[in-house]
Amino acid sequence: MTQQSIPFIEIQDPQIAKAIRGEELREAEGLELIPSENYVSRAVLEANGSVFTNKYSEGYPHRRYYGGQTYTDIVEEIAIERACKLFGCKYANVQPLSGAPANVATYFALCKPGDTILGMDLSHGGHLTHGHPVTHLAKIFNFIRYKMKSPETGEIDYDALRETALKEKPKVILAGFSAYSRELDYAKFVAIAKEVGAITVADMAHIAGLIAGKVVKNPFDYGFDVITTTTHKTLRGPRGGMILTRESEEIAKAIDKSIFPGLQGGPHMHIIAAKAVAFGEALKPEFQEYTKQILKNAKAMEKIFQAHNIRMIGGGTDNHLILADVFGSLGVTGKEAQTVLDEVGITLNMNSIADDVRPPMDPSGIRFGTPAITTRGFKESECTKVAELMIEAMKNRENEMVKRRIHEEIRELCAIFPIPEGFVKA
Ligand code: DSN
Repeated sequence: MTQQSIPFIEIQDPQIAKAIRGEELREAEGLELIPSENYVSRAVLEANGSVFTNKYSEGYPHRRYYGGQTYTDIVEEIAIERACKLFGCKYANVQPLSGAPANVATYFALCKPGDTILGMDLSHGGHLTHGHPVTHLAKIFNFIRYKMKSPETGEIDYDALRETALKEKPKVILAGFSAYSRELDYAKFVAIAKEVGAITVADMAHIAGLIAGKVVKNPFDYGFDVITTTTHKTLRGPRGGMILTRESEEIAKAIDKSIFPGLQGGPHMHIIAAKAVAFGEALKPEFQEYTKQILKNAKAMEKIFQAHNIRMIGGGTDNHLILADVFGSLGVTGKEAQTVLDEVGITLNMNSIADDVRPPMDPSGIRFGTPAITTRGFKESECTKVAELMIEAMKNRENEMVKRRIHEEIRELCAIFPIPEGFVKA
């Protein structure tokens, strides 16, 4: 990607200009394997940096509390229409500032304080906002967590989930994750929810792009009521959130009220404009090809980790990410692995694994994924190479010469596959 044009920042604020240039270089010369990150197109970046950042627009299209909404209404309506088309649903709220507010607003729309919500345990792949005790949410709602039956297969313990649901009578059953690599059995979630009269919510933040690209299952096809998501990650849009409702007008209205005025003030219209542009990109056939390649690339990396007998939680991957037990397999802690890989130009994150014996700040695992390197144009052969280099670097973490050589190989790969500026034909 060529440098972003920032002439005014360069003159007015050299410190910030320098940091922007530094980040550009970091992104260009290193490999991004954090599975929740990606590179947006120039078109998305332009919308994100547009004059819509100036505008307040509390309310919804044609029902705002401030004047001057001719153009905000246009972008918000386009974003909503494209989101509904992408995910096959009737309603979309595109105002959530990110995934966490999307989840918070959804709980408040569907539950009263004290109500029970079943969500996936953090160490088994769930997210903080699925009710981890450190969150404010955990003081308001009664979160009960379910787990995998076996970290070796990744299968959720649906029998235990059903038993808990029958006993606890949750208002909401939440499916979704931020560190889980297998497909969920959405039909089972829906069947259990029906038995106990719960509403089904899927937090699809990580795999929204894969759903839009139709390469993994869409929870709406199995009867889920609501999907919450971020709009970046695999969806390759701006940092932001969104709540989708399959067909219930009652639920959609409650969610709208919960986002505004319940939780948020003025929506960030520049980000909504960028969401609309990204959704437009995701509706193109090229995006489906991109998402197919994300999965193929993850499988190629899985094969190498398997060949080196490195334990993967869930036994492998059905999506864009892999969670590997590097401490159990190589004797390298997650933090050590993250540090050594950083040194050779690969960014990923240390991650707790199911029932981790190590602390969260230096856990047993690493989490990595293929959305960003696939955007760069990597195919299976490059991903195979990257996986091999990762393992070599972790095994040789004390060997400066080996690390220097690996870093050089990573730089070469980055030079051959620069970050593209756009992904769709005009
Ligand atoms: N922080 C995001 C992730 O990396 O998965 C989730 O919120």
